[in-house]
Amino acid sequence: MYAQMVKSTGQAVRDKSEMNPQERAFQERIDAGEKIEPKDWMPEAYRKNLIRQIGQHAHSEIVGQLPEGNWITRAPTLERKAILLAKVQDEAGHGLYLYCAAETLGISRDELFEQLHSGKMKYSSIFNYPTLTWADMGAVGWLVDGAAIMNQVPLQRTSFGPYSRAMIRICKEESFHQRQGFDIMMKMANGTEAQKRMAQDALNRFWFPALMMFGPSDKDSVHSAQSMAWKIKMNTNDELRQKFVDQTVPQAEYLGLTVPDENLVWNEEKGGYDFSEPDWNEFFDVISGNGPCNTERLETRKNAWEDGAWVREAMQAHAEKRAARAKAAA
Ligand code: FAQ
Repeated sequence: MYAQMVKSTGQAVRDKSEMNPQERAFQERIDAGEKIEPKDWMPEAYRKNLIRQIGQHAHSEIVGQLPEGNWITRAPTLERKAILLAKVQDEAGHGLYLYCAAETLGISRDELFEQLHSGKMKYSSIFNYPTLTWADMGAVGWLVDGAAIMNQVPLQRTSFGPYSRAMIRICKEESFHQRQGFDIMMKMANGTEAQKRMAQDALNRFWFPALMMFGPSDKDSVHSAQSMAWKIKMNTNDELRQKFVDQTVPQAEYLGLTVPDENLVWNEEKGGYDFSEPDWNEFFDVISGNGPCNTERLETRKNAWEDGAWVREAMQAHAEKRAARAKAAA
């Protein structure tokens, strides 16, 4: 099994014979499909890698509210507004489940936020692109939530119990998000000429950034091999990207829209599409903080954190008062 991972990702994973007995027993539990719980012994690198991935995932959910939040006040009907509002609130909830899962690994929420605000911890590249028209709300739901689900469904079987359980709840809601996005695209693609153009333009701008959500190509993925051996990750980046393309191209055809890739062609032999690689220079630029909206997104998050300071202080004072009262009464 490990030899296979080395082949697909180009990275080596330590063989069991090189592990000490505690590490070997841990790996055997993972291989047997057992869940690791917060109080169980775990290698320090497993804990750190999980904090990195779950933390980034949580930050993505929270920062991911911003591009859609931008359209709540401009939704075309009351019904669309209520749906979008509910979706954005769901994303906040997903962030909270994930922060809770990360906290069980011994990092506080304040530390996680501090690492987001300082740029030490990443969030998904996709949220550094602007949402320019109402059709972008369709494209985000259809493509961004669609890509998120493709990645998250396998993560329901991830080895760390709290992460796996959070993913089960999240996936239920994500499928509603994807369908509401597709529904917006259906309306636009079957609407007036101007609406069709908006739908096509949204697909043109979001297609490659959506493909980038799965991470760099396998040969450049730093974490895949070890993360897969530990079942922190269940598939390689390229495997999931391929599945996403295979699932989404027929949906674009159904909408009567054109995927903006002239190299897109069905490959009978592999039973999937051949398609162009995203522009990896653009991807690395965006995750280094130089995307179109990185500065704006981080500023918004930092301001929200500072504006909320009085709430955290008031809750802390209230908790201290209650604890003091309980102690006096005891
Ligand atoms: N953006 O070695 P790998 C959502 C970084 S949720 C930014 O392949 P890994 C819901 C990576 O961190 C979307 N950075 O990394 C929603 C690493 O840098 P580091 C989020 C990226 O971890 C919808 C470096 O590149 N989902 O959308 C990205 O094995 C609508 C090397 O990469 C998750 O987080 C990227 N796209 O694989 C919300 C799912 N890709 O940390 C609102 C869980 C890679 O060493 C509205 N995460 N990097 O500094 C995962 O499955 C994995 O972490 C991957 C990356 C697949 C994202």
